[in-house]
Amino acid sequence: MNDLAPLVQDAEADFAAAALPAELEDAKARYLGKSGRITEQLKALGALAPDEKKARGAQINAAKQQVEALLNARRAALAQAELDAQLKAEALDVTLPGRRRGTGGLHPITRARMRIEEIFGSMGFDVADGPEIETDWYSFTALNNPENHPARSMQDTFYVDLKDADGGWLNLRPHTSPMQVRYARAHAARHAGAATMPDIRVIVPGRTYRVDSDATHSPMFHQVEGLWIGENVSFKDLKSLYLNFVQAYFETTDVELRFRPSYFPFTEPSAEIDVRFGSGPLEGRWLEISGSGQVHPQVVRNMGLDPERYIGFAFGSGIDRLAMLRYGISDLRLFFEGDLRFLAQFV
Ligand code: 2U9
Repeated sequence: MNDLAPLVQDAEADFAAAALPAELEDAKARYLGKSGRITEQLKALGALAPDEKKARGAQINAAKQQVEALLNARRAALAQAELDAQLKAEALDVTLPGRRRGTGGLHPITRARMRIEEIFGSMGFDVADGPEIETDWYSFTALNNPENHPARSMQDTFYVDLKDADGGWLNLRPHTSPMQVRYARAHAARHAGAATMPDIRVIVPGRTYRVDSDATHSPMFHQVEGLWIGENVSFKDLKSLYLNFVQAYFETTDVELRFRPSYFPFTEPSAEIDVRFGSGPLEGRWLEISGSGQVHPQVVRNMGLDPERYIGFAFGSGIDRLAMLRYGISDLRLFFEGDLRFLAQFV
């Protein structure tokens, strides 16, 4: 013990009173700073006689080391306290439920298309997909559309500013039929020269384009068309196929079909197909859902087949319309607006 003991005690009390690192540094200056109490003691050494200087110097240094040790201990304590407070503030409750990602879902048109593919698939139909930019021959000529048919006009069909190899204008396909011609030609070519050919049974769902836009028409829409060609395929096959399809698609047997005469260049005879439900929200009303017909002999020829030997039927429907009927949607435009309040209902 010496007269420096109270100084060390004061430093300990001062350091303990500092609640923040900045306050601790202020307190440090009062002892170890330029005119701090330890520094003053060291300055006073100069006035002492040489023989006293050594002993006093040792005392002051010991006191200085004690003060420095107290300072470092307090610094460490304050740093630890700060870390503890931060950890507490940032504490993570790992038992809380996580934030889930929003669940995506299939668009109602995609769902309708998949239902249609599954039903026709179960009845032995292949599902084919094809180009959306088509040649003039596949979109029109092969389907028996005369040269001056209004469907070929720019009021009805979107054209691409490019010509195909035959000199015809490329177009955004106005129906999926061109792909059925492609499919049928490939099928016919694969079996050319063989004694028999398995029936062609295919549906082609996909995007189609027409110059048309209002509450019931979108310039881009979705079609599904089907084709069944063989040596002995008749309208009665179409009728039973379609009844099976409608019953499976709408999940009811309480439904009737009606075939109404119509006209398409690619079928002869042609018929619109109407359905009438015996119950439910659409009860009792005839609803037009498809077009159909026996494939025109010229179209059979364009497939690379002999129309004297091969015969069959085709049908076509708007997937958008089938989706509207199935899910009770009244405005076609809802499908293409991307409004999540609408779309989330189908997840
Ligand atoms: C080939 C031969 C014939 C496909 C057919 C329809 C009747 C038809 C429309 C209904 C409403 C399409 O979505 S819609 O605009 N389609 O009415 N489509 S027969 O006939 C073909 C197809 C391919 C080789």
